[in-house]
Amino acid sequence: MTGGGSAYGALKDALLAVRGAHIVWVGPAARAPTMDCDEVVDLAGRWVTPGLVDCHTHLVYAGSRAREFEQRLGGATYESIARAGGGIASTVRAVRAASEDELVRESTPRLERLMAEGVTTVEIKSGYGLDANTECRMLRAARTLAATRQVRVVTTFLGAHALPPEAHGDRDAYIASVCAQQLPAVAAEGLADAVDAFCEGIAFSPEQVRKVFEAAAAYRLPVKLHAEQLSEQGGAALAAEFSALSADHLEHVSETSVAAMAGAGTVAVMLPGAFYFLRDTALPPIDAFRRHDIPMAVATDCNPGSSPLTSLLLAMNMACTLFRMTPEEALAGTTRHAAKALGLGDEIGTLEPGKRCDLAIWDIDHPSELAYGMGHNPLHRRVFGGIG
Ligand code: DI6
Ligand code: FE
Repeated sequence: MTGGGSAYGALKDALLAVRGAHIVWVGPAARAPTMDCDEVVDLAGRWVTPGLVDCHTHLVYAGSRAREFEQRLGGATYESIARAGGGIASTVRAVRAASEDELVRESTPRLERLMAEGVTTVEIKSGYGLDANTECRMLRAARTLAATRQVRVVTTFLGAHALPPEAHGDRDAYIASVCAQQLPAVAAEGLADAVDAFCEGIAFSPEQVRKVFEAAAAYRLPVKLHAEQLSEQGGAALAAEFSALSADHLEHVSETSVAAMAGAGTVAVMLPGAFYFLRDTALPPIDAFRRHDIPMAVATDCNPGSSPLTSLLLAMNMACTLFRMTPEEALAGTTRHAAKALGLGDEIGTLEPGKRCDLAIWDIDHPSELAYGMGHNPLHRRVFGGIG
């Protein structure tokens, strides 16, 4: 998946050498230098890709929103449910009532389902606490999930996700508390690797998000943004102004904002699971991303309201069937470009000397099969930091 060369950057009859947690050599076996190896593993012609990276999830939460799904099928919309005090706010009630242990217990099967498909790095956001204590508890639960498993969890503080009931409609005052109370508490415990916000008519305006981004900058935390998911707000341009790691969703992004993202090196994160589940019809401008040479990532957006999806392979399939991305773009979207969306492009996402030895080993004849299958898991074996 190094890009620029052959399709998928594929190597045939290859050899990959590992020392400790890192790749030290990779290339055609016939050209390998003489190496003194403790162990040699013959993968019998299987394909090896970088371990998959799910760069946008909200997988730590409590409860279910299946009843809301029923309401939507009866005619309610995602936005009308949110405005009536359901939606994100109902998950906030469930998360505030859950202990850290309960959050870990409820979230574990979701993480394990991702891992079972070769995922070795997962981003997890807070955003269902909306007060300092509960936001910290969610992020601690996310870190705890990784502590006992062969997976890396990257955490994101999303205090500016929705307005909690106790804010009584005062969005500016709530944003002030995100910046002056929640973020300092999160940063004091070192619980977040980045800061995100939801820029939307039912959430926060670009001016309010700007305050959050300025506070993040004061803590030297990188930013990313839920931008132009349901309507055009100018969030992607704001993200670019702050050199955001990524702008995510982007169904309604304008060409001018796409150009701004290109200049800033901001990754476009495609979330076809939410598009599918909300039966959205506005397609993200894939051709504009291609023309502007913007790296496109693909993620599950795993969350109880808009994308109860725990299959990154199915997200890849949807990126192809719904958004018309190619299978190769979809795989780059869950490896090299997803790594870049997390600011980890130097550590993971390709198979190159110096990178971590996070691998997914597949029972497939060609990598296009990874995006092709639906409900089919061809993973043979998973390696995390050289172990597995
Ligand atoms: N956009 C989304 O798709 C999720 N959050 C966001 O800002 C939805 C979260 C939810 O409905 O629980
Ligand atoms: Fe999301």
